[in-house]
Amino acid sequence: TQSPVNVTVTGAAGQIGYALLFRIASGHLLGPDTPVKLRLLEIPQAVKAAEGTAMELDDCAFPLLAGIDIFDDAKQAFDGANVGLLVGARPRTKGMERGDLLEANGGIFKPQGEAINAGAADDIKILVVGNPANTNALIAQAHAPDVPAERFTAMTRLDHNRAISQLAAKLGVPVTEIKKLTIWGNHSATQYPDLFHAEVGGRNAAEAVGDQAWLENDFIPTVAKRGAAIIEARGASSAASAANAAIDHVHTWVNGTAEGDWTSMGIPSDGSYGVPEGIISSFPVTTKDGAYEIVQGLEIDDFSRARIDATVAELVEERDAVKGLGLI
Ligand code: NAX
Repeated sequence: TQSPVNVTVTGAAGQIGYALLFRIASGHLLGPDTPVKLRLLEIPQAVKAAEGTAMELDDCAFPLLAGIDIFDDAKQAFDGANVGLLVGARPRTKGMERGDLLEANGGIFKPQGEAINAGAADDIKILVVGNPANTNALIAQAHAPDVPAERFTAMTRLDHNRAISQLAAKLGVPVTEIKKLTIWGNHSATQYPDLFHAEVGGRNAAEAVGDQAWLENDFIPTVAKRGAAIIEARGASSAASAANAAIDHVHTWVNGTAEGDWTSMGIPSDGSYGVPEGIISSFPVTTKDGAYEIVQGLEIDDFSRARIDATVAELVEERDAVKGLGLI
């Protein structure tokens, strides 16, 4: 067997953390042959709750769980980290302006970026889940100049999975029939779930749907506003599905996409598809041997262009705002 992989999870005592840690420990993140050591980061007031979760993890006697350490200091939590799941963030509360939200998150993701730079392992892979995920990832990345920028990613896999599920339901096919779905842009209401390059049982998905009105007025808003619909129904935001998407994101990054398929990841743009270089935007990507590549050469029609441009414009605004605040 391999030596254990260090997985640092921030916001470990939160609701996503509670749904996430047990799946990491049971082998779903890195596979059935890879032991893991959990390094949990919380704010001091939540350390006790994290300790409670750690007690439950112990009580599962997971064969792959090689240890749990709990920290309230980012430098210690990221020391030796191979994988970092950045879940803890400052949510937007009533009456909060965007500038305040970005500033509060800068206070979290700047020191975490510095801690990653200082002590993470050379092969560190970072997934930011905490919102605003794309821009939080950008802040952390800006403060880790010694880590290759492409190791900082943001989660749009939940949006991706939601889109697959909606499309499969519409067409009455199993989710396994859906390939090459893409989420473009920001993990926000402006995101663009793209069916024009997706396939259903080998056929173009937009053609299989054959209903532009459904695509525009039903599918896109349902996927983009699913988070709000979950809050409305459950009285709490998505947790198990978000944790599942985080598992999927890292698992795919490490283990590769299937032949003839791709996934969606928020990654630093290299300028592909006219997305300004450096912003962290979701793209169609293939993964292999722990690295990812943007799928090139897709034809973007006017409908898709306008939607990609709108979500990318929001990311540019967020980047300019955090720049203005001196956070990057
Ligand atoms: P919770 O409020 O349940 O948990 C957040 C936890 O983070 C708390 O325990 C808090 O003490 C901790 N925390 C705060 N600041 C911290 C810091 N500086 N270091 C370490 N821990 C810190 O939120 P939860 O429902 O778990 O959601 C976590 C984040 O995921 C939120 O920002 C949420 O908006 C975001 N989401 C992102 C999604 C995505 O698709 N990218 C979907 C689900 C979710 O909404």
